[in-house]
Amino acid sequence: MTTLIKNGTVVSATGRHAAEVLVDGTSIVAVMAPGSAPAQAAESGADRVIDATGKYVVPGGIDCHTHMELPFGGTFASDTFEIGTRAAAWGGTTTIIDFAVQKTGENVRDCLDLWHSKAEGECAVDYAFHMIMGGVDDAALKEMDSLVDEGITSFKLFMAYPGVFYSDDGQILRAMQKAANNGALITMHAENGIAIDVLAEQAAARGQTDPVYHGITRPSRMEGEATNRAIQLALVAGAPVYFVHLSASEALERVAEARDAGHNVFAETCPQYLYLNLEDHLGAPGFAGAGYVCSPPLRTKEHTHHNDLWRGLRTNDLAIVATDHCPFCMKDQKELGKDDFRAIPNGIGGVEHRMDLIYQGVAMGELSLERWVETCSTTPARMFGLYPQKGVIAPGSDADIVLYDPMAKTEISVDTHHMSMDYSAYEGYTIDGKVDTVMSKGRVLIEDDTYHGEKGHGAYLRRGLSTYLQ
Ligand code: DUC
Ligand code: ZN
Ligand code: ZN
Repeated sequence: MTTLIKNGTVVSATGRHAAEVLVDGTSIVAVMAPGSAPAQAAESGADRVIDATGKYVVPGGIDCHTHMELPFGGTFASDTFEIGTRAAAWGGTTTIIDFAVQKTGENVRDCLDLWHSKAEGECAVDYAFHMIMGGVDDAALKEMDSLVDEGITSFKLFMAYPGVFYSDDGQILRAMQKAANNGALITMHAENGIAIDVLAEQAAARGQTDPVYHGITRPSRMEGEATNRAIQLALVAGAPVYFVHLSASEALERVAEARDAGHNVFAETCPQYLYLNLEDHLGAPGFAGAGYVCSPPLRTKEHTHHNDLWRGLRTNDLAIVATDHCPFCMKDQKELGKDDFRAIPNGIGGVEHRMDLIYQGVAMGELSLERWVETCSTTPARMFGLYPQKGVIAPGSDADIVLYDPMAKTEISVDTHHMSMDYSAYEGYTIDGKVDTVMSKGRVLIEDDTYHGEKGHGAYLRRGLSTYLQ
């Protein structure tokens, strides 16, 4: 089956140009000058011609930070791989990198096998895994080498959540030394969890149990401190480090300093830190703030009004936008913490709206069109060893292609989203731009506001080593 995409503007990380894209089977086979191919399917020789007049033709989005079915606080993130990857497709994301989970005391191999069994045959789009290491010991360190050989080339460590996922500085150093040796990338949740747990306990003892105290007891300084500590450990180990879900200006400053000094230090941020804040959202009346409990927490308006994170995205101190998609319903899930914010499962669902919310940055003048593609697709592919199979519209790459309509609007609401959540963190937003058509490996998944995909279309991706490091 061949498909010709005509009359669109192809956008890459380095520029935009009018071009025709020919897809054969699952791959892109040619990117041609406009007018190279006849307009009609029969004459062009293509089985199908898609008219992309007025649309941007961009590589499918790559969300390198999702948590389908994550066990957390006695419950599980509400999106299965089937539902979550379908929602991703709706939003123009054609690859996810999910986090397989080893908690403290569990066996890495068993945990990875479990994650494969959750995802296999279920996904609408391609998927890969990072491995969360919640218990860095000799066995886990040894396992890191075999996981790299199996295409799991990045590992997440936590400086937060003592007793569940937490690694101490010695464990972090040892994992980083291993990464320096085998080429893996350590991704870091940088918050000082030991201090945070003290603050949270003290707040609860004072009767401060509302959702907003989740944010108040996780000060941005504790992200800045942990970010600095992780950078120093990485420099000692001679390993690169990548900060997930960077939320605080203090953390961004530490990353920027390290990058200015030429170090392999990288970071991502997430839409929730660009658009939502502690006072209005986490501090919403009643229990509504529970829907905005995630870690790191939403930051105060003082942080968000400086637009530091948008600036970081422009300067590449923030290289990637991912979602940390970790949805929980209010009913029966967020409600677990009705009387104590510490029992609210941490996470916000967002896999469906990342491309739109960051395109809104283009519409607002915060990012260039090219930078949108780079932060949402090309750099994730390069950072995590998927390039050039993913992340670019070029001959030989997978035909993961999004036609994006800059003139249409996207309305975000619980009534229309496809995630398994009984609320939306962005309820009522109407933003510029809309995902029009989504193709994954040559197959159209979204067209005319209809889903044409199926579970099992998405396959497991063995990743290579990062090609982003200096
Ligand atoms: N942060 C969240 O909000 N949820 C899951 C794990 C994490 O680090
Ligand atoms: Zn995290
Ligand atoms: Zn996460």
